[in-house]
Order: sequence, then C-alpha cells, then structure tokens
Amino acid sequence: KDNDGGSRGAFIVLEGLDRSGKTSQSSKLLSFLEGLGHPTELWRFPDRTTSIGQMISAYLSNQSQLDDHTIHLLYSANRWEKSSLMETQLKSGTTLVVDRYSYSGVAFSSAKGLDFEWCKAPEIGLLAPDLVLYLDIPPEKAAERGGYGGERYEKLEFQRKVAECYQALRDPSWKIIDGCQPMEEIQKQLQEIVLDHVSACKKGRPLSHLW
Ligand code: NYM
Repeated sequence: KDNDGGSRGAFIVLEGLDRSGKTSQSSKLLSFLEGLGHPTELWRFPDRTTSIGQMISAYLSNQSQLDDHTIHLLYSANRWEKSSLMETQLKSGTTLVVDRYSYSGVAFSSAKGLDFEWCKAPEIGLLAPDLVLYLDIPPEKAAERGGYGGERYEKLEFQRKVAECYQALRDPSWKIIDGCQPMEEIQKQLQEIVLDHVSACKKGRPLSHLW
C-alpha cells in the first residue's frame, strides 16, 4: 500500500569487503531505527531463501560449479525477483537496511576479470538506494579478522581486486566510513548519516533507478 502523504521508507545499502563489519553494523542499525519507532526491515543479498538464492548458496559453498557469467546473472536475478516487494515495502513506509546490493555484484564479478560495463548491465532499472554506506577496511586488516570462512572469494589476493573494483564504482554520494574504528564509533557515525536520509525520504524524496 502507498502512503497517502508520500511518506516512504529509506533504502539504505551497506557495502564493503568480506569481514568489513557490514553484517554486525546492519543489525545494529535495524535495532536503532526500530527503537526510534521507524518501521524497518533488514535484508541481505544474496537472499539465499529463494530457489535462485539456493543455487547461489550451493555455488558459494563449492557444492556446485558455475561459469562466471552465469553466477553473475543469478546474483542479479536474485535482486530482480525481490524488486517489486522492495518497492512495495519502501512505498508503504518501511525503511530497508540492505546488506550488499548491485555494487557487490559488479565488484566481485569484475574482480574475476569480467567486463565492468557488462557486469553493470543486468542491474539497469533496479531501484537505486537512497544511501550507500561503504565500510572501508584494508584487505589485509579484513583477512586478520577471525579468519575467512571456507566460502568462495574469501582469499586476500581476490579481496584486493574486489577493493579496486569497488573503488571504480564509488561515486561522490557514497558515505565512506573507516571500518577500522571501534564498532561503537562506526555505529555512531552510521546512525547520524542514516537519520538524515530517513527524514529526507519521509519528506518525499523520489525513488530512482540504477545506475
Ligand atoms: N556476492 C554477493 C557477489 O559476488 N555478488 C553479489 O551480487 C552479491 C550480493 O557473495 N563474498 C558475494 C560476496 C560475498 C558472497 O555474501 C556472500 P555474504 O554477504 O557473505 O552472504
């Protein structure tokens, strides 16, 4: 349902390398916004609950092999299959805090050597976030953190390439947060930025599309 006053939720994306702290910070943001009475949901991509998501999950845990282009398109399809629900939620006034989005899609696939523009193409027309929060951490620091799991991509050499690809995607509207600071400090900074955007969206800032 649309809100009469055009008061919509904000679409907030957290991005960063593996082990940059996105997931912990996303759930803290959720409690923070809920605590202030803003209807909020925490989403993440890949969304492993759908059948496409299960194919992605099997690939990530090395239970299946897929051509690089194929998995790229599955990640994108996984966003497309959630896009109308996403729009409904935002328009009904729910703020979405989303752990990874199209930027992960392009950064990880172009880090494998796929063409940058080719990687961006299937994302054209998806809803654009109101805010991208990039948790900036050197790949070496991320690697020191509790060790990577056994999933694909979780290797220092590869994460260095991903960091470069994120760099190429960055635009001036991104908020870059130093991910090496104490968790509480990062959370404080995120809260401040996010509140600004939540109010702007409530005042009716229109939704836009990628890119
Ligand atoms: N990933 C995630 C991609 O390669 N492309 C995408 O479009 C998305 C959303 O999936 N290492 C990669 C980045 C991660 C991996 O994500 C699993 P997570 O946040 O660890 O569940």
